[in-house]
Parts: sequence; structure tokens; C-alpha cells
Amino acid sequence: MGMIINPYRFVVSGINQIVSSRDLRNGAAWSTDAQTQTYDQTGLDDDPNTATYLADTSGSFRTAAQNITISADSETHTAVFYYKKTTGATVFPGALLDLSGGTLVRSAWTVGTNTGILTARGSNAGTVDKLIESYGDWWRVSAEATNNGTNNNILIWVVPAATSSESSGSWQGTHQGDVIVGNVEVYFNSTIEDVSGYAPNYT
Ligand SMILES: [Ca+2]
Repeated sequence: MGMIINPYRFVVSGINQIVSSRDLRNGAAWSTDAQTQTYDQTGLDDDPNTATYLADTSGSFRTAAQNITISADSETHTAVFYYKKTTGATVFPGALLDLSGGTLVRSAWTVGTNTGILTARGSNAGTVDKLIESYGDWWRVSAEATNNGTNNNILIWVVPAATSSESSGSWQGTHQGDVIVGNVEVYFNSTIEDVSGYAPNYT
């Protein structure tokens, strides 16, 4: 791989609301039920043991989840996820940004880690803005969701094995597979445009 790991130099000025943004195995911050979780991967800055490996080896649904309290207002919030690129993966990882607690606002997707194809999934998949960018050895996915005055919680899910093809529709627990996650970020009162073009922001 090339020597340039980070195409962007500066970290966004907003606060990353995710706790333990690189170590998704940290049980104080994440609720993780992937069957294998290790913090032993080379990360976004090319340092060892700075990215999380998640493997779903179950016929059931597996996730790493984190909840963040928000105000029930009409603000827009944006999440950023880094997935390691692959060449031979046969199952697509996914993620979810939900505004929950009231009338749900859902943004869900899968990433073809071989191809960089970002596919919206779920009931309002077409209504929430998303963006995928190549970032060195990683895919950087950002998604934004606008509250409707009723939701007081952000739920983040990282899903190691969501679907097996672009055309396979909704996520299914039957799939098994793995993903390397470099970082997860959530910014209050921000759009995709506000957080685009910045380096990873670790917590
Ligand atoms: Ca599964």
C-alpha cells in the first residue's frame, strides 16, 4: 500500500460524541455482541493495535452499539465510519444511525468493502443523505439525520455482516463475516458537508 495514509491534515473543530471511537470492544462504551471482537488491527494512522476487528460467526444478528443522548429538537446530526478496504470479502458490513425515542428517523446502509459501493437499506433509506469517500486503505462513510422534534437518543450500530449482495435487500442475521473498523464519529448540529474533508477524530 502507499505511504500516504491520511489524505486530510486537520481534525474537524466539532466534538466527536462517540466514546472509545477506535476500540469497539470496550464494554464501558459499546454494547458488542459480535462473536469475536479484538483491538489488534493496524489503524488509520498506520499504528498497530488501533483499530477493531469484529466478526459475526452466528446465524443471528450481531452488532456493536452505542447510545448518545440528544435534545428532542429539529437539529441535524452526522456520523462518520471508517471501514478497512478488502479485496475478497463476500459479505457486506453495514451501519446504522438512528434518531430514536420518539418518531424514528433511520439511516442504514451497507458498504461493499471490495468496491466502495454504498447502498442504502431500510424503510427510509432513500431519504437520508450519505456519502462514501476513499481514504487511503479505508472507506469513509458519512451520514446525516435530522431530528423531528421527538427523538432524544442517537443509536449507532456497526454490523459486521449485514448482507451478501447489493440486491439482497434488508439486513439479515443469517449472514456471517467480518470487518475492520478504524474509527466512529458523531457530531451534533452538523451536516455531512460540515465534517467532510477532515482527518479522523479519536476519542
Ligand atoms: Ca450473523
